[in-house]
Parts: sequence; C-alpha cells; structure tokens
Amino acid sequence: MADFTIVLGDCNTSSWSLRGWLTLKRTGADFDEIRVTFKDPDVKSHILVHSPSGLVPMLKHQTPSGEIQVWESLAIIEYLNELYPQAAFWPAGQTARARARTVSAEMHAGFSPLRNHMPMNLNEKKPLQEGMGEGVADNIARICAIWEDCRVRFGQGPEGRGDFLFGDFTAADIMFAPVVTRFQTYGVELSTLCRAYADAVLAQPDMREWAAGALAEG
Ligand SMILES: N[C@@H](CCC(=O)N[C@@H](CS)C(=O)NCC(=O)O)C(=O)O
Repeated sequence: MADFTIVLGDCNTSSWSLRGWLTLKRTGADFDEIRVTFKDPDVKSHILVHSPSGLVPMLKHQTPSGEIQVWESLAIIEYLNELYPQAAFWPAGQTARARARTVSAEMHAGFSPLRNHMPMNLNEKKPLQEGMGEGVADNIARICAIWEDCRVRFGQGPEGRGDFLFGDFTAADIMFAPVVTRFQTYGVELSTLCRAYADAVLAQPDMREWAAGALAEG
C-alpha cells in the first residue's frame, strides 16, 4: 500500500478531482486511488466514508504518527508543496509566485456561471450556445485576460520560459486545467496566445493520461 491515497470522482466530469490528481502526479510519489462515480445514486454516502466535506478530491497521507487527511484542492496543493519542494508547484520569483497564488485562488473561489453552465465533460462536444448562460461571457473574458497577462508577463519572461502560465507547469496551470477542457468541449474561440496555452495544457502528459481515463469510462 502506498503512503498516499486519493479519493476521486469520474475522470470525465470531476473537475476538482482532476486538480487533486494532477497535483499528486506532479510529486512523482506512489499513490493509490479510490474512485467514486457520480452515476451512482449513493455517491454521497460513498464519499462521506472518506471525506467529511462530502466532496472529492480527498487526500490521505499515511505517516508514522497517523493518517493526515487533506481535502480542498488548494490545501492539497499547499500540503504537497511543503512535502515536495522539488515539484515546484509555485514559481521561484516572488512577484510571479504572488500572481500564481492569486489567480489560483481567484479560480478556486469564482467563476460560478462558467462552472454551472459549462460543466466539464471531456468526452463530449457541445454547441457553444448551450453553455453561454448568464455571466459566462464575462467569465471567459476574465479567464482569457488572466491567461494572456500571465503568459506575456511571466510565461515567456526571464524567470521562466515555457508553454504554461508561468513558464513551467505549476499549480496555476493545474487550477485552470479543467477550464481548458470546458473551452474545448464547448468550442470557445480563443486568441492565438490563449489557444497556444490551451493546446499546451491538453498536450501535457498527465492531462493526456487523465483524458484517456475519461475515454475508458465511456
Ligand atoms: N472546493 C472543493 C470543491 C470540491 C468539489 O466540489 N468536488 C465535487 C466533484 S468535482 C464533488 O465532490 N461533488 C460531490 C457532490 O456535490 O455531491 C475543492 O477545491 O476541492
């Protein structure tokens, strides 16, 4: 049995599970998975066996002094960031790090219209109009502004040169990864800069593995 166990929902639809899983994958640690499926009418009781919030992801870490439980995706990121500094979840520079934490928190706390009207569904393509409920256009504009600003200021700057928001793949990319798939599902048109960023996220090896898991779920 691995020291880490993560409780997750379906690959196809569980956006927060994707974030928790990407975070744990990034550490390189061995881990076990417990899966619940939202198709199961008793899913809530299955989650509550593991997670007091009744939500996934839920991380359990077996330590010599007992099991440590961490739920909430940002808390999982910070917990694993402490244990695995080499995973570089946050950019090295103070300004970039502050911005990465800020946009990650903005993602975590906001964008309800987008969440409600454009649910994650990796295996489906949907007409754009179906997802454009009230407030979604503003959410899309704000997300694209964040991506463009981060790419221009930090992603291609002296601190990090890479395809992601802050150059290398960081926790900020993990927080936005489900949004990238939503834009894909609903065919949201993106600027050249944002398209290139979204393509880089979709091509990231762990993202591909998760998408393959979604396909296998059918
Ligand atoms: N704020 C939580 C959100 C977790 C969340 O909403 N998870 C969803 C799955 S994507 C869930 O467990 N839903 C089960 C339910 O609502 O019954 C986090 O950051 O992890």
